[in-house]
Amino acid sequence: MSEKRYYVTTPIYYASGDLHVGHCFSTVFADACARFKRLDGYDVLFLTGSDEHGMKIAKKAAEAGLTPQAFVDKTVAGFKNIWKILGISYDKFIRTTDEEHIACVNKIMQKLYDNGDIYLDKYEGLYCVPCETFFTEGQLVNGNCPDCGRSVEKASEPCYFFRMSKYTDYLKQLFKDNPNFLVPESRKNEIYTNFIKDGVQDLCVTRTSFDWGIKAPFDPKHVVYVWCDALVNYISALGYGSKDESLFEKFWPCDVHIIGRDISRFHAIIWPIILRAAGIEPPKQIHSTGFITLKGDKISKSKSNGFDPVALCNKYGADALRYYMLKEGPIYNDIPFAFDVFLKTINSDLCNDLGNLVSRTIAMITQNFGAVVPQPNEFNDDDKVLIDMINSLYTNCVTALNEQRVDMAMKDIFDCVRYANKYIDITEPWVLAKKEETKGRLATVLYTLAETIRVCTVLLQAFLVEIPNKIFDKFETPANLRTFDSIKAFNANNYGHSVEKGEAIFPRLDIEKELEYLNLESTTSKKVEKVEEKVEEELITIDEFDKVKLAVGTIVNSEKVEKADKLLKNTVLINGVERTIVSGIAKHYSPEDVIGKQVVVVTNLKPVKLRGILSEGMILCAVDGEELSLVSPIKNMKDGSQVC
Ligand code: ME8
Repeated sequence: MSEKRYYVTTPIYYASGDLHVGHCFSTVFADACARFKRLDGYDVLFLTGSDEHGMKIAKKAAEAGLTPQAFVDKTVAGFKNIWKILGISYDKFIRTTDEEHIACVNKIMQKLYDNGDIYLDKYEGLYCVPCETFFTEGQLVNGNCPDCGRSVEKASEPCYFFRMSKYTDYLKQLFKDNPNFLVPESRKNEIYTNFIKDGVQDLCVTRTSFDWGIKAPFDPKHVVYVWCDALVNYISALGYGSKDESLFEKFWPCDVHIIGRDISRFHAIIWPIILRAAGIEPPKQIHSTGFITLKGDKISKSKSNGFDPVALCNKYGADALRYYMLKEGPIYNDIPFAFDVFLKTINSDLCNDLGNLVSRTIAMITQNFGAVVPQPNEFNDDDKVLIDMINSLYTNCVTALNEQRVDMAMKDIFDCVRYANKYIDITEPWVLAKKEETKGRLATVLYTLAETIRVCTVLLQAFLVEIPNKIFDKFETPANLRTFDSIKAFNANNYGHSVEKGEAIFPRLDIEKELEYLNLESTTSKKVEKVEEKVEEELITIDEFDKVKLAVGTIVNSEKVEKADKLLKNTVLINGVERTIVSGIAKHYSPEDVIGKQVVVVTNLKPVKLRGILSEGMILCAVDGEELSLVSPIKNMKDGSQVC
């Protein structure tokens, strides 16, 4: 077995709908780890995929008027498109509907059954007859079915159980012998205390109430529980149990499963026990990240607050999103996706720190040395501070990535970038350029800067997918100087190559304008998604609904907002008081269309500034894909009439 091999996985995402920014986190994070190890000479296998079975998906397919297979094919094409846009360098994409996967699940389930680890019993729970679904007490909403709101009844169905309890001691020992089996520590303690310490429970591993899944090999009336199906992807993708197990032999045990915190229990308990029962080694590590939240809530499909990652990448480029996520690293606690922080981070780190360093260095080399990187002279103490940082940068990044600390590696790289900017202030190359006798010193300073940029850029290839190539192109960096082997120490001999000014590597963003765009896009995508996700929608109580104050108002004036082709600034009369409301409806209505119209307004929304205009409320619209209509009462009502 080759020493330098690395196997990293993401979760396989439910093929029940689109992915949102929260989902992208684990995948971008795993991608950075994979890219880094590849550049560092490892033989890497980076796996991602799709989880395609289960009742939820069957239901969604039926609603869309498609067969489950046609439905998941469509969703998976969407996943692959997002990963392409984000530059995800996966080596293999596994689908749980792949034949190789199904065969592997059958093999494992049969093995467990043959070992006597699976027994027939019955599953007892609360059953919703119309939905044909069992729920636990905690899943009910006001004591009723969370899907259709109807009453549930106690029921039972025959099902097979996996004797997980038998493996409690094994699991305890695994946790004891491998303190880093599940990280972070806080998550490990939580899982250990709540689910392992007092004994692991047996698990119901088959269902008979739906059939969109893998049939249990020992009893085909039963379908294998989605988690037993899904977890096996990590070895089915390696050909475990097939004619060719070479990938399995080479890459198992997995170096790290990167997952979100909500699925830690499945990975840290069910997965190692399945493997043990099948006679397979456990993975080396499970890395459980926190959630990305938006406005205080976990970004999720069911909460309809997902922001479309494709829209973000199309607008700002994949590197903007990748940088923002990776800078946070393996988030252990939840972190907010705050639009203003996102925009400010991009401006300050990519545009100012890195972008300015590159453009200033190139401009000075162009002005003073005919656009050719000059040969350095003797390095002095000022240079040595920066050179020392560069000399330890590669090793620091390797150490950080051994623990998946992409955040620490990014910090080290950007510390060098920031120090290089400071170094320009210290060495004052513009003063050196004035006299012929200091030109030699100027050459050393500019060379040191060019070499610093090169080393940082080589490392950045692990994290960003567009910017490094732009920088290499500007410096005409040959392929052999883009490798990790070329950056293990500061090199004083990379002079003589041309530089080219060209465009800025990252354009400066107008924060106010972009914030307005992001706020508007997120509310629009929220509305669109609400229609698509109505099955999963969370129910709210009447008290929660009462918090939203809705009233009828008349639009008495409306005008286009300058340089914002989506926005109308409306004056709306409610209870004799005029208020200004900016709406993103200009593509559907002209000011003349809306003046005099009665509309429904959310009156107690916190005012926000859009394009410098204070907007006090929201005019409700019906949205259907590209179509949009103002919502109006069907007969004329008194202004201020309550909508309830
Ligand atoms: O759980 N922030 O699939 P999934 C960060 N099919 N991570 C988030 C997130 C957010 N806002 N929302 C979701 C499944 N995630 C299973 C996995 S693996 C054998 C089977 C993460 O599509 C979530 O924590 O519901 C999970 O790790 C991943 O996205 C997939 O979620």
